[in-house]
Amino acid sequence: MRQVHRQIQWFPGHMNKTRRLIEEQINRIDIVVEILDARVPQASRNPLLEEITAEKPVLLVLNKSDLAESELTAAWIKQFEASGYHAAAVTSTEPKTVTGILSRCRQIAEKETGKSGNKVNVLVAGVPNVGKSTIINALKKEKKTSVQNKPGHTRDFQRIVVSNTMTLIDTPGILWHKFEPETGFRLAVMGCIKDSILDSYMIASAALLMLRNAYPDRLASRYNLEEDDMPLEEEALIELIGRSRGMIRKGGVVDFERACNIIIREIRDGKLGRMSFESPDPADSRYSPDIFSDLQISG
Ligand SMILES: Nc1nc2c(ncn2[C@@H]2O[C@H](COP(=O)(O)OP(=O)(O)OP(=O)(O)O)[C@@H](O)[C@H]2O)c(=O)[nH]1
Ligand SMILES: [Mg+2]
Repeated sequence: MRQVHRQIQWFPGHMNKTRRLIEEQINRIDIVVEILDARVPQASRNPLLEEITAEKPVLLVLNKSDLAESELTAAWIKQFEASGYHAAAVTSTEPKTVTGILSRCRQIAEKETGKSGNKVNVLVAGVPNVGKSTIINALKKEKKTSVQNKPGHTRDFQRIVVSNTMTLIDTPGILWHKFEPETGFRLAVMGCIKDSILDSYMIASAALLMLRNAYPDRLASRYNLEEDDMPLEEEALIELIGRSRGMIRKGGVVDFERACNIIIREIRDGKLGRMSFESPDPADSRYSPDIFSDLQISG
C-alpha cells in the first residue's frame, strides 16, 4: 500500500513576517475583513488572526460562493451571525457581488468604533489563496493587486486607496502552526497550502474521501464509476480514475501522479458542480471529520 508522506513546513518564514506586520499595524486598523473559502468556512478561519484582531470589528467574507452549495453558505452565515460576527457571501470573480462590502465595512466601523465620517482603514486578511487580492481588485474596479491560483502569491502588504475615506490593505495569506488533521486536509484540497510541500497522493486521497462521503453520485458520474461498487481503497480508486481517463504509461500502468493531479484540479475548479465540504451542523454526517481517520500520515 502506498504511504502518504508528510513533511510539511506549515509556517514558512514569510508568514511569520506577515503575522508580525499585522501585529504592528493593528492599532491603525478600523475593521478587519477576514476572507474565507465558502466551501470550508470553518477550516479557513485562522485562529491566529482571530487572536491578533480580537479587539477589532471583524467582517467574515465567504468568498468563492459560486463553488459552494448556496444553502450551506446561507447556513454558515446564519451561524456566524448568531455567534456575534458580521458575515457576508461573495463571488469576487463576479465584481457586482462585492460592491456592498465597502458600505458594510463603513457601517460596521462607524457603529463599533463610534467614529463617523473618518477615514476607514480596512485590513483584508485570511489563509492563502482564498481570493483576498481578487476581492480588492473587484472593490477597486481595476487590477491593483496581483492574483494567481496558487497559495502564497501575495508577498507584501499593499495599501490600496479606494476613496478619500477608505483604504484597503492587502496582505499575504497566513496559516498557523498546528492544524486538526481534518482542517489540514480540507485546506490542502482547497489549495490553501503550497502543493510543493505536500504529497499529491495525500491531497487526492483526502479529496476522494470528501467526495465519496458527501457527493458519491457526482464522483461516480464524473469518472465513470459504479456508485454502488466503488473500491474502498483510495489507491484503487485513483487507479480506476486514471484508467478511465486514459492516463496510461508505457507497460499499461496508470500514471498515478497525473491521476492524482487531475482529481485535485477538478475538485478545486468546481468541475463536479457546486460543493461544500463543511457544514455548520455537527450532526451532518456527510462532512464528519471521521472520514479522514483511515488516511495514513507519516513523516
Ligand atoms: N471560482 C472562483 N474563483 C475565485 C474567486 N475569487 C478568487 N478566485 C480565484 O482564486 C485564486 C486565488 O485568488 P487570489 O486573489 O490571488 O487569492 P489570495 O487570497 O490573494 O492569495 P494569496 O495572495 O496567495 O494569499 C485565483 O485563481 C482567483 O481567480 C471566486 O469568487 N470564485
Ligand atoms: Mg493575494
